[in-house]
Amino acid sequence: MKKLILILLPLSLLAIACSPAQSDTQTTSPTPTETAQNKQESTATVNLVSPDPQAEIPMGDAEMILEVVDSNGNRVKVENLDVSATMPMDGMEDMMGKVEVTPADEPGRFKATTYFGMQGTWNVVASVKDPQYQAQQEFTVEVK
Ligand SMILES: [Cu+2]
Repeated sequence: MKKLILILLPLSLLAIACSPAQSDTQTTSPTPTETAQNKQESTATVNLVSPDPQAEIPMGDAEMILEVVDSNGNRVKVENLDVSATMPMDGMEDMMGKVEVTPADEPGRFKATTYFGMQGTWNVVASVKDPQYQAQQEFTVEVK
């Protein structure tokens, strides 16, 4: 459903990260020009760029822009971002909105489209899936 085709940096880190079996395109040797950073897993932050959480978000189709930044506030390109939208319901299971995530124009930014099918408070959780960065952020949006 959310297959993101991103340029995978030929990081040697990928080899030791516990990720599912990669395709054979992975075997390309790293280019010498690439500045391979032997970083540990770093903590990143996910920001909701739009819509403004203070603004009224109408029921129905919605588009969110999310971005991933490192501890210095610089946007970082990550492999994947998982986004879920749920609404806690009294005495029932959470209501779930289907979320489709695609990379946005700029590196480190993602577009998440969903459908808020009910008025009220929705919880949007964004999780970074990347061998180098870790982040999980929760936002609440009020759907009118
Ligand atoms: Cu609901």
